[in-house]
Amino acid sequence: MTNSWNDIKNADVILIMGGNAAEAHPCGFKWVVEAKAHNGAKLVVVDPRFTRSAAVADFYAPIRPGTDIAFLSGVMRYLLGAGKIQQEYVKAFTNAGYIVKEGFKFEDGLFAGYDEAKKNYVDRSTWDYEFDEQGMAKVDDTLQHPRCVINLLKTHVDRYTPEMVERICGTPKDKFLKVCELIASTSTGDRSMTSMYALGWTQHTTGAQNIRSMAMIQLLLGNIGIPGGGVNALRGHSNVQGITDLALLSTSTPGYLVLPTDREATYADYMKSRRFKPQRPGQTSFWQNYEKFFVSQQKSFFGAAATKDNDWAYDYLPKFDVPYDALKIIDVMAAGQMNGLFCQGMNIMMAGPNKTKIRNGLSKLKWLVSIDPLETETARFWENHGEFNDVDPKSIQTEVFQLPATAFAEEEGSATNSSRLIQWHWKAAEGPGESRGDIQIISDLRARLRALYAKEGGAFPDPILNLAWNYSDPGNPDPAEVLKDINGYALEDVPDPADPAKLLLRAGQLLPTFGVMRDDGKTSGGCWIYTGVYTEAGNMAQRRNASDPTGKGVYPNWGFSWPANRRILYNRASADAAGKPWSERKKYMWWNGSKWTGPDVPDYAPTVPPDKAVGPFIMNQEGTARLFARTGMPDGPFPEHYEAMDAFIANPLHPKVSRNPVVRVFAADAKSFGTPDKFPIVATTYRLTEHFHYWTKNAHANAVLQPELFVEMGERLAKAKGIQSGDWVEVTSQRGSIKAKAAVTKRIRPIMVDGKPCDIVGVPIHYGFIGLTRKAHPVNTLTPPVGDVSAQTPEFKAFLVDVKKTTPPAQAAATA
Ligand SMILES: Nc1nc2c(c(=O)[nH]1)N[C@H]1C(S)=C(S)[C@@H](COP(=O)(O)OP(=O)(O)OC[C@H]3O[C@@H](n4cnc5c(=O)[nH]c(N)nc54)[C@H](O)[C@@H]3O)O[C@H]1N2
Ligand SMILES: Nc1nc2c(c(=O)[nH]1)N[C@H]1C(S)=C(S)[C@@H](COP(=O)(O)OP(=O)(O)OC[C@H]3O[C@@H](n4cnc5c(=O)[nH]c(N)nc54)[C@H](O)[C@@H]3O)O[C@H]1N2
Ligand SMILES: [Mo]
Repeated sequence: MTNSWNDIKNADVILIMGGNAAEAHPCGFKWVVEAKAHNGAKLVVVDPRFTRSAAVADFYAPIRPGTDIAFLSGVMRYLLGAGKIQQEYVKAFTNAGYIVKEGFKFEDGLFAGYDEAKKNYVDRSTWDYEFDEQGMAKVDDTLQHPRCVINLLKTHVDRYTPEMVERICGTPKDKFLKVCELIASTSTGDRSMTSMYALGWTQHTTGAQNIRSMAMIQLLLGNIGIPGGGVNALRGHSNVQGITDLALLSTSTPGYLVLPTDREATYADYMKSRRFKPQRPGQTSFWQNYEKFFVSQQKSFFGAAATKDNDWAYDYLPKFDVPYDALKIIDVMAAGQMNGLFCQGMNIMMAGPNKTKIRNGLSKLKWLVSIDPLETETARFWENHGEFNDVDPKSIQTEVFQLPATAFAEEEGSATNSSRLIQWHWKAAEGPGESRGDIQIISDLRARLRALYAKEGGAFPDPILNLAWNYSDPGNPDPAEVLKDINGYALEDVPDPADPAKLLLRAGQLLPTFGVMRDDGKTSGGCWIYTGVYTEAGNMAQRRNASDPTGKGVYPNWGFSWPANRRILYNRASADAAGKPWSERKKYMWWNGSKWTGPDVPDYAPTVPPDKAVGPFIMNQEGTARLFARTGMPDGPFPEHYEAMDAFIANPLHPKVSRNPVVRVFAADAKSFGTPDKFPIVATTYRLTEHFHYWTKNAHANAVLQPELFVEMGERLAKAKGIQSGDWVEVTSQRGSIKAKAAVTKRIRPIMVDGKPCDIVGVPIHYGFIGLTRKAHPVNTLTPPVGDVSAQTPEFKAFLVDVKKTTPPAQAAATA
C-alpha cells in the first residue's frame, strides 16, 4: 500500500477493482464502511462477478476477466479528454512534460525495439528521455512538445473509446461512463479516491501493467501522497508483506536490493549501474545510497568475513542466470533436473498452476521436505485418493520428510501487514507434540549443514561457514534478537560527519534510522527499510498507543511502518510545488515557512525547503512519478491491453499481437494453452470468507460452513447446457478436468464481448483431497502454467474452459 488500511476512511470514492475485500479482507473492510458512514464515500466495484463487495457498493459494473487495462486506459482517455486531471500536480510531480527520445514508437501492438526471434524487447534504448550534456532530462514545461510524455500518452490511450472498452471488456458503455464520472470527481484537490486491489489484477500475464494503469490514473487525478488516495495492494497472508520485504522474490535481497546476475561477476560490475545520479537539477535520488544499504546487509549476513578487501564478500552471494521463481522451479522439477525441494508453509500441489505438472515434478524428486503444522496435499502427493488424486504410490520414489512446525499463534515474532506496518505478536499457546518453531528448525538445519561443511569441505564452504549467527542461543534464536539484527547496529564508534569531534553512533548502538548507514563496514543492518523498528528506545513493533492526534488515521505510535515510520508514502505531494496544501480538506503535510509539518514523517529531511527539493518521488532519479516508465516494465513504458494466454477473442486492437508479446512460455508447456473453439467459456478462480486457502478445511467449523467444491455459473450458460443448481458438472481446460456441483446464480451476468455472448464461470480455490471437507479435484488442475511478465504471478484469473453435465465422482456418490 502507498497509504494504509486506516487511511481508507479518508476517501471520497473507493474503487474495488481486481479484488473482493468484503470477502477476502473482511476485517480491513471496516474502513470502507467508515468512509461511507462518516465521509459519504461512494463505493464502486468492477468485477466479473457480483461479489460480497458489490453487494454493498453504490455502483457495480461487470468486466470480462483479464481486460482491466482496456477499461483503465479508457478511463485515462476520458480524464484527459474531459480535462478532469489535476493539472498543477501532473506538471509538478509527474514526468508529463519530459521529452521522450526520437524513435520511440508503438505500432500494431508492439513498442519500439522488439525482436521477433527472441520474443523480447532487446533494444529499449528509445524507451527513455532526451538528456542534455549534463545528463539532465529535457522537459517542456508548457506540455506542448509532440514527444513529451503527456502527448504520447494521449495518443496511446486514444484508441480506448467507450465503444472499444465495451467491445473488449463487455462492460456496457453507460456503466463504464458512470464509473469514469465517479473517478473523475476526485480530480479537484479537495476530494480523493482510493484503489483497493489484489489478485484480480495481479494474477494475469499483464498483472503489473494492470496496477501501473491505476497508478497512472491516480497521478493524473493528483491522488498519490494524499489522505484517502493511493494505490493499495491488499496483501494476503498475515505476513506476506514482511516476507516480500525480506527477499521472497527470487531476484532480490532484503529491502528490494538486487541479487546479482551472472553478468555481474565482480562487485565493481554490480555497483556500476547502481550509483543512481539525479536526472533533474538539485534533485535527490535516494538510491544514491544503495552501497550503504548493500554493505550493511553484507555485514549483517557475513559479519567479520565481509571486508573491504574481499568486496564485502560479494562472491558469497549466488549469481542468477534466469529468475528462479515458483514457475521456474516447477519447470525444472518437472524436467527431472532437481534433487530435492523444501516446502516451508507452502502447499505447492494446491497453490501452483497446472497441478498435473507439479505432481509429475514432485514424483521426480529424490526427496521432499514439508515443514508445516499440518499434513498437506503436497506432503501426500504420492497417496492414491481415487479420481481426486489418481496416482500409483508404488511408482513414486520420492522420499518425503515431514517436519511438524508450530503455527503462527504458537510463535512469537513480527508480522508486516498491507499498511507496511510491522506489528509484534506474542505466543498464544505452546505447539503440540513434537512440533518446533520455524526459527528452531532452520537454525538446526544451519548447524548441521555447517558441521558437514566444516568436516568435509565441499565445493565452496565459505558462505555457510562464515554466515553470521550471533544469537545468544544459536540453536533457537530469540525473535527479538533477529529483529535487532534486521534493524542494524553500529559495529564500531562512528564519528559525526558534520563534526568529527562528536560521536554519531557508539559501537553496539542500534541504528535509529537508515540515514546513518555506512558503506565502509562500520554499520550492520539486515534490511535497510526496516531500520528504526528496533532502536535503543525499544521494540517499536510492540508499540500499542491507539491515539491519532489529528484524527487523520495516522496512529504514529502504534507499531512501526516502514520506511521511517511513514504512514503515507510520497506525502510531500499532498502540498503543491510551493509547499501549500492542495486544499484544507486534504491538508496533510505542508511547508510552514521553516519546516515540513503535519501528522506524518515527511519524505525527506523536514528542513529542506520546497524549492530545494524538486520532487516527492525520491526513489526515481528524476524525482517525479512516471506516466511513462523509462525502466522496469518488460512489456512497455505504457500499459497495453493483451488477451490472456487462453485468449477468448483475437485482440480487437491488433489481432496479430493478441497476447502479451514478451510472455515466458517454457518449451514443455508449448501445447498447454486452450483456444475458444474447444473451450468457449471464460473461467476465473477466487476465495470464500469461510476458508483460508487449503488449511481451514482441517477445521470442523469451517468445513461445515463451506463443505464442498462448486462451480458458479450464470443462468444463460446453465440453460444452454441443461444444468440446474446442484447438478454435477465437468469443467475441462487444456490442462485437465475437474468435477464439481453447479451453483447457478444471478451473480454472474451475461455480457457481450466483441459481438458474441461471453459466459463466465467461477471456481473457489479451497478444496482438495486432505481435510474434513468433501474430497475434491484441486482447481489448479485447470489453470495455465504461465505468469505475469514482470512478477511471474500465475494467470489464475482468466483462462478458457468448457462445461458439461456429468455423473457424480465415484466417492462422492458413496458419501452423498
Ligand atoms: N477468507 C479468506 N481470506 C483471504 C484468503 C483466503 O484464502 N480466505 N487469502 C488471502 C490471500 S493470500 C490473498 S492474496 C487475498 C486475495 O484477495 P482477493 O484478490 O480479493 O481474492 P480473490 O477471491 O482471489 O479474487 C478477488 C476477485 O477478483 C475477481 N476477478 C477475477 N478476475 C478479474 C479481472 O480480470 N478483473 C477484475 N477487476 N476482477 C477480477 C474475482 O471475481 C474475485 O471476486 O485474500 C487473502 N484473504
Ligand atoms: N487457482 C488459484 N490458485 C491460487 C490462488 C488463486 O487465487 N487461484 N491464489 C494464490 C495465492 S495468492 C496464494 S498466497 C497461494 C496460497 O498457497 P499456500 O501459501 O501454499 O497456502 P496456505 O494453505 O495458506 O499455506 C500453506 C501452509 O502453511 C502452513 N502454515 C501455517 N502457519 C505456519 C507456520 O507458522 N509455519 C509453517 N512452517 N507453516 C505454517 C499451513 O498449515 C499450510 O499448509 O495460493 C495461490 N494459488
Ligand atoms: Mo496470496
